[in-house]
Amino acid sequence: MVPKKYKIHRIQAREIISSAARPTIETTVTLGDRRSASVSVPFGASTGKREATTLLDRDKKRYLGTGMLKAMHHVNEILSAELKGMDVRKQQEIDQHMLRLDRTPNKRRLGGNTILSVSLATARAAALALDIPLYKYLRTTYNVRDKHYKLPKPLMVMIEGGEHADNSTDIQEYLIAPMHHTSVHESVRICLEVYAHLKTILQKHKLSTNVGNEGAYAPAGITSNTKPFELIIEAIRKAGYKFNKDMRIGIDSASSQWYNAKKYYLKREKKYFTSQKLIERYQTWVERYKLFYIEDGLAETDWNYWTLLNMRLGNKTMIVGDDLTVTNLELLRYAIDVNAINAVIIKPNQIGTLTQTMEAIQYAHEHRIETIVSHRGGGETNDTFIVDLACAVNAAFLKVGPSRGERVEKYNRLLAIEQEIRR
Ligand code: 2PG
Ligand code: MG
Repeated sequence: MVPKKYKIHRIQAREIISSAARPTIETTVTLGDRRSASVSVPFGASTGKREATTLLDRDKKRYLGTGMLKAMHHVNEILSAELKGMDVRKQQEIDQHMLRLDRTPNKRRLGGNTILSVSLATARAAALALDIPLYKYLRTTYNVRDKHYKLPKPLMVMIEGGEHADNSTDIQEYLIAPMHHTSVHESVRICLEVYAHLKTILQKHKLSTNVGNEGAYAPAGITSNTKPFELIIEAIRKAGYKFNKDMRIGIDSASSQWYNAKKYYLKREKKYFTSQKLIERYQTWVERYKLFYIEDGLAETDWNYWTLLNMRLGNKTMIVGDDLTVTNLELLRYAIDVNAINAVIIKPNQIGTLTQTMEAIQYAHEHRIETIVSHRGGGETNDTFIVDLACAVNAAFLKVGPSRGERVEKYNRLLAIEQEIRR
């Protein structure tokens, strides 16, 4: 007999609006004693081809086809009935059950967004029933071995372009991270001080300070992909920090977006690059701008050259898979086998269940691959589940944009966790 307080009574979904002014799904798990917990899930703008499906209505008359009525229906009419009566603490079983119901590799039938919202809401409801913080619940449920909490460093987007902003850089993100990480509040503070100085520096250079999807500056009309490095370095110095001593710079190229017929095209430079030439370009940037982090430097299908990139730069720089690995254990395994990466992005919505996300993280850590838990650039919500996840597993970084409500909510959760842990 499952005690009432742990028994799933009902699961219900709602269509809510994401930061992209487009619907997404929010799911609530109600337990036998009528306590309940909700989770909403995000979606990407530059998505990997092998991500779990985001199920959309495709009814052009509602929200141009992006509605969530089908996803809602699957939660309310299928998953609620299937999971009713189960023990909310049996996360792995619940996830397994949903995978069996869906029966497709990319969760096409029920939707990755649908399944993930139920999966995460289940975990949040279990933590509530047990009366412990979510990050602690995740740590115990998945037997994370670390004894102590090592909170993630902020990896903050400063300038964005690519699919995240029109007419900005070809490189999707220019990021900063603090070198020394004595505390979250100090690290967040210095990143935001750089962000504030960057605004005046952009203005000085007559560049716009509008922001893109992730709340980073998206200087429309910028004509160079290297200019952001110089602007950010200037901002680091202006803020009173030492470039490459206190703060470092990284990029997310999201290069699958500008790769076609075995060629990379940088529009700002009107130049095509072979994989080899692009690697050389990164080498120059690593030397000149001391990049410590290159995410999706090559396209998700360009496997052979990933190994070369990692061989050339992996001892100096984090070579990070995102679209390449899509939080998928099989792809991650392959990437590690062929020595393509030394770090990996983790986004629960790329794979679609909490258990599979945890499997990917644990496999990465067992193989000394660093993990970066990340927000999405398409549509985000105020949900902060990923922050608890990053803390639970001692992820190296939490990648989130610097401004806009749905982003700062995540830093605020991280600050709250820090306070709680230190108490
Ligand atoms: C990325 C993300 C988040 P998107 O590529 O890392 O910054 O963007 O969600 O659009 O894939
Ligand atoms: Mg990325």
